[in-house]
Amino acid sequence: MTTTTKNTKLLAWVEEMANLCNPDKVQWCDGSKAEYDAMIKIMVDAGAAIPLGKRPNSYLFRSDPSDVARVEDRTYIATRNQEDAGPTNNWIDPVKLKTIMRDLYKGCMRGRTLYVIPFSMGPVGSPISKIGVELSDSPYVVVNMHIMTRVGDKVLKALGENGAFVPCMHSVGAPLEPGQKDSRWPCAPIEKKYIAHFPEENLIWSFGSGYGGNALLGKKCLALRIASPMARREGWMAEHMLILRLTNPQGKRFHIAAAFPSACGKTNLAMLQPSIAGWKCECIGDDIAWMKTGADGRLYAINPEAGFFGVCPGTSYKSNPMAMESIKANAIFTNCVLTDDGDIWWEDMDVECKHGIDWKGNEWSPDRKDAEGKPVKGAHPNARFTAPARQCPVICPDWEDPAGVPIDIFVFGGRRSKLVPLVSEAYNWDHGVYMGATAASEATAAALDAKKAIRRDPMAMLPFCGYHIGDYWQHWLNMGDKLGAKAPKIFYTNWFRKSGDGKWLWPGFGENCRVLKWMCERVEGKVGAVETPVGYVPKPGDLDVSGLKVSEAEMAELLHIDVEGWKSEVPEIEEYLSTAGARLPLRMKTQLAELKKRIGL
Ligand code: OXD
Ligand code: MN
Repeated sequence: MTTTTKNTKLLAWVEEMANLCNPDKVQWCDGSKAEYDAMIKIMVDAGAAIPLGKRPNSYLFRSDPSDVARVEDRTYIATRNQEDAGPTNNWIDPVKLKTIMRDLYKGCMRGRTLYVIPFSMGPVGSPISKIGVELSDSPYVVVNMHIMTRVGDKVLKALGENGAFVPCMHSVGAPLEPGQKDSRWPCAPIEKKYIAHFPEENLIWSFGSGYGGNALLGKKCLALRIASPMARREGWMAEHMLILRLTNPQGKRFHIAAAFPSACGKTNLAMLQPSIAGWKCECIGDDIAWMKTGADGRLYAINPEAGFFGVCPGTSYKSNPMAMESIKANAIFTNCVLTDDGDIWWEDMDVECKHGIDWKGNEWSPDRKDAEGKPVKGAHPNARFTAPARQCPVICPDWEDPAGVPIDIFVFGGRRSKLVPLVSEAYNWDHGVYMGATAASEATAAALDAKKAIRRDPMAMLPFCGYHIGDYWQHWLNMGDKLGAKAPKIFYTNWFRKSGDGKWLWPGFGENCRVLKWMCERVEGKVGAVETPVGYVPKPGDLDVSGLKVSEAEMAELLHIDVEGWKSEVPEIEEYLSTAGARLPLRMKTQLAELKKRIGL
């Protein structure tokens, strides 16, 4: 299919990349259902997609065992000055990186089709949205982009003849020789994978991987790594945050944006079902928030995505019924178990699977052990579902409002079995920025850092901030100055505190709305708080625990401030903040000094 676009920059770029990559043909994607179906058919015929008898219009894919997750070690921020990428990013000189990658791209699409995927991050035409165009040789990418973004002719129309777009170049890096049979999941070996960002040119080049954030370039690459420096330049915010609307029994609405590192229940919170009477929760987004100040001086957020790309293992009717409802049809599954009756299954799905085919394509049953006698997982721990956001039963009716929703509350958090209280409220904006910057989580399988038990993950942006982290913190401080009294209130939560005998103190899941309720009532000035060295915590009785089996003593433990524990944390926080070097904002140093004073150091 050819195109009607007259955007000369786009036409020239497609021609340049096609000449370099040498595909058999170029196909412009129109975003239609017919196109989606045709792509799926190509993959079913090739044996790459398995139709699921139990879920209408849904398919299972199995990736290459070497290509199962984002590759942070192979992800680069290529700025002219290394210093501008900062201490949290891998860096290569952009000229050198382009030379390396141009060599890799040379002829890399032989035997394949180059798909041109025009997409919009955010509702087409919203003043907060951005247009990208992904060139990819992967039909799996095309169908996932159809779900995760808005694709096609409507985007080209919005782009017009002279509109700006973010060029997103992608190849799986596996050219086909004449007559060569394609593999089920083509990709390149790890040492040839590059997920490269050129923030000074708003440009993305990805090579060698077909999986998730490495290949669906609208998500982590554009919406966070390219958008974050763009947002700083333009005075807005691109954050790794879910967005939800909470409505109280009086009908008053509160909009909450929350950032958590992986394995902290972000998607579950985004689709929360409140356990308390009269409160309603609706999902606007589960991963990314783009926020701009509106004419009234408040901060307005949109979800730039159109779908969910969620982790399967652990998702169940108990942990996240709304996600389970969202994936009943029209969904893509990657690296799950295929059950004997034509459905998918994963660990902690809360249903039984006695036998199936595992994510590697082998016969599987729950008692299977490897050569060392260890149980073999049926689904990969990073197995994913891709599903349209509109299929979520609690999607907010305004989730595609081009104006966005006004944010009242920011929440940061992490997984800590000790020390950090269930909830605390920042004294002020700067203190909240400090809370976000020092957010930390215990290492889990999803974010394994063998050297450290605690991984600092500033605003959950550690792998996603596309510029110097010290400048990023300064940008947060600047946004606070701009928003003034209209700035959202900032809170910090820890759903994962344990008692001395190792039991979870807080029930979590739907009960987390009780904590959100307290935040809303703080915004309204309806409830009080106790001032502690680490922020305001709820006054006994102000956090609604009616009907919950949490004793007063447990509540006290959940909110207890362990001053000695905080003292012992300070040297590590100091060392961590010092990695920002000369770009550590003075106001962050002040926050640390004030914390030290409050805990008597
Ligand atoms: C994600 C992540 O996939 O944060 O959303 O890793
Ligand atoms: Mn994420």
